[in-house]
Amino acid sequence: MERSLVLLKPDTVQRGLIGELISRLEEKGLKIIAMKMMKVEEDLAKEHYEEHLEKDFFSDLFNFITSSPIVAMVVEGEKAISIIRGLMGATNPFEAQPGTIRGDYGLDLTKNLIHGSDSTESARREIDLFFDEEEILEYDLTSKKWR
Ligand code: D4T
Repeated sequence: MERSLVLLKPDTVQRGLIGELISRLEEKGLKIIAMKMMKVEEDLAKEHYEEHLEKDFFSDLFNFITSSPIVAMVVEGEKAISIIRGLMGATNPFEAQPGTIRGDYGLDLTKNLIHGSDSTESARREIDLFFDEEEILEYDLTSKKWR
C-alpha cells in the first residue's frame, strides 16, 4: 500500500473545485487518511519546493502557493502514487489529456490545481513536512470489498 501527499492548491480552493477534485480521488477508490485546510507559510513553501529553489519560475511558484489557503491530504491506496499522478495529468495543463484534472480544469502552468508526490521517497518527506503522525488515521474502508 502506498501513501501520497496531495495538495489542492490555492486556485482549486478559490475556484470552488475542492469537492470536485476530492470526488475524483474518492471515486477511484483511494482512501483519504488525513486532511486539513491550511495556509502554506514561507518556510514550508521553500522546504516543499526545495528542488526548485534556483529555478527561474520559483518566485511565481512561491508567491502562488503562499497566496491563499490550500487543502492538504494524505491519500492511501495500492500504487497510489502513480494512480494519483495519472488522475492529475501532465504538469503543464496545456499538455494534460482531457479526462485528467489538469486537462479538464487547467490553463496555466503555475496554477495547475493539484500536487501529488512523485515517488515513495518524496511522499515520505512531504507527508512529514505537512502532517504530524497523530493527524494520520488508520481505518478500513468498508466499500473496498466491492471494488
Ligand atoms: P507539483 O510538484 O506541483 O505536483 O508539480 P509536478 O510534480 O507535476 O511538477 P514539478 O515538480 O516539475 O513542478 C512543480 C510546480 O512548479 C510549477 N511550474 C513548473 C511552474 O510554475 N513553471 C514551470 O516552468 C514548471 C516546470 C508547476 C508545478
